[in-house]
Amino acid sequence: MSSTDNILAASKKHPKPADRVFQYGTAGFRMNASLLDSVVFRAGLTAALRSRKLGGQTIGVMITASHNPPEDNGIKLVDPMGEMLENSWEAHSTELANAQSDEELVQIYKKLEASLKISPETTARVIFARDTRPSGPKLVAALVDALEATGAEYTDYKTLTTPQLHYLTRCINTEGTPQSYGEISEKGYYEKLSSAFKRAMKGKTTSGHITVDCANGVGGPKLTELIKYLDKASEGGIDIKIVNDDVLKAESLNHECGADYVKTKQRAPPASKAGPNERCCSLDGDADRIIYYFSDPENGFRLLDGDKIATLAASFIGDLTREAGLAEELKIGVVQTAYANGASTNYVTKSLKLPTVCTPTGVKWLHHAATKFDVGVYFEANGHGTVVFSQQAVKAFHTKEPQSPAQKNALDTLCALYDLINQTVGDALSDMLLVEVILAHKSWTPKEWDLTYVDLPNRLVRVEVGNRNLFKTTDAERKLVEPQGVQAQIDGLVAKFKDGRSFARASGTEDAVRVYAEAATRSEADDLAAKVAAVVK
Ligand code: NG1
Ligand code: ZN
Repeated sequence: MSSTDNILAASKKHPKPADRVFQYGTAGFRMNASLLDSVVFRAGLTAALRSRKLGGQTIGVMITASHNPPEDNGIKLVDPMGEMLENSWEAHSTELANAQSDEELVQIYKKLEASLKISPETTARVIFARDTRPSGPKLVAALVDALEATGAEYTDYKTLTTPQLHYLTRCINTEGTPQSYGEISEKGYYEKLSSAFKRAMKGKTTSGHITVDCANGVGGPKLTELIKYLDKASEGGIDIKIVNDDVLKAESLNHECGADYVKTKQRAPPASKAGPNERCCSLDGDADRIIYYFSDPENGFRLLDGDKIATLAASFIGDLTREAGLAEELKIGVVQTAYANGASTNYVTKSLKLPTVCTPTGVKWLHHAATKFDVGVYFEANGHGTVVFSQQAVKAFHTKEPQSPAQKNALDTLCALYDLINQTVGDALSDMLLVEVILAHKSWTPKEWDLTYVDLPNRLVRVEVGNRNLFKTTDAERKLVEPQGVQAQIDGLVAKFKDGRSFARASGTEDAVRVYAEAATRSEADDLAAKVAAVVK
């Protein structure tokens, strides 16, 4: 049989639900798992096409729905350097996902081959993994059917965190080159992180232990594994206490735990029994997001979100580049979205004296903007982010001749941070070790970190609207251009509030419009959010 016959035959086993329209959004395809069989099959075809288009470079596929409830699942494609799938391919993937029949699917597949000049003779290579959701194995079977039908070579990495899959994708595609990213194995990931952590600590010590809430997701077993590679705190390492690591009880995933729960509910997960001033963090269901928090004896629950992690990292790396004598040479910047607290933006520009850039929501936009700097720090307020270094920066860290022991120290630490920080995507495990390194170097408790700046009171509300696609934005989603007249009303409301700021945009992952508001006091922020929500509705 020809490959098109194979695809046609295989597709018949994965029929598309007739009444559904699918879209590759900010988080790939994500929905109730029962609707995903055809979507995953067709995303497998997209992955193979993408690999062939890139001359047989390996494409990654991750099956996960991150912080969504256990009954959901999703699929995302990863480009060769471990980055999110290139934008134009989201449209190709969407087109394949929506073909109305098996025959039409094959037609679109052939059309894409022709229009994108893809040779069917080129070997396609794909690797994939999944999180711990019960629907994972069945969706993997659909993916494998697609890869076999199109004749792709593939490797199943079973369960991994999303960032581990990104790591492996980059390792495979850089193997044997000067940019080689690491050993191509899960073990290689743990070894790289643990050895970099040790070098970055430089004999400093972490105090007490950290409680890590693993959202009852894949981060639990993977952190348990990572711990085996880390020294104890008494030996210059770290003591980690894990909570919410039950991956056998499927319904417990992201239930009353995890980064999204902590961020939206503004409280610690009930299972966490950490004492006052103890460091705590929560991962999300696929361990690409992290949020810190602690209980302050005076002020109660205190959240240290993505903005606080970004500012901590930017301040530390900024100091190191100055100590290393590289401040003139290297451009450092912080990339945020409109959801970043205004106080954090202020802190970066006024106190750290670093530039900030605002991009639309979605990690791919932040990542792209961050690569424009030599050191690009990017985080969404919800805890998804990382720090990316330019080739020039990495070269400078490794080749600059130190003029003093202090300079050597700073350069060594920068080299270690480059290895510690996942360069492909936000990685909760890597980000946690980064925060721990910084707090140890600064001898800071979470309270001192919290005091760097005070968040403006803010409120995020979800508004159900008739058609969210009517909401069109500009200026990195901070202003509405449609529906006409709505922005003027929002501006009018904002002007009445001290330190007021508010915007509305259509969610890319849920059928709703999100309204965000900030103001000088809690009640004013709530009031502004409610008024803007009423305008939008
Ligand atoms: P949407 O639904 O487009 O607001 C949400 C998060 C994003 C990002 C994506 C992907 C907020 C306000 N939005 O996007 O930051 O994480 O999901 O998961 O938190
Ligand atoms: Zn996630």
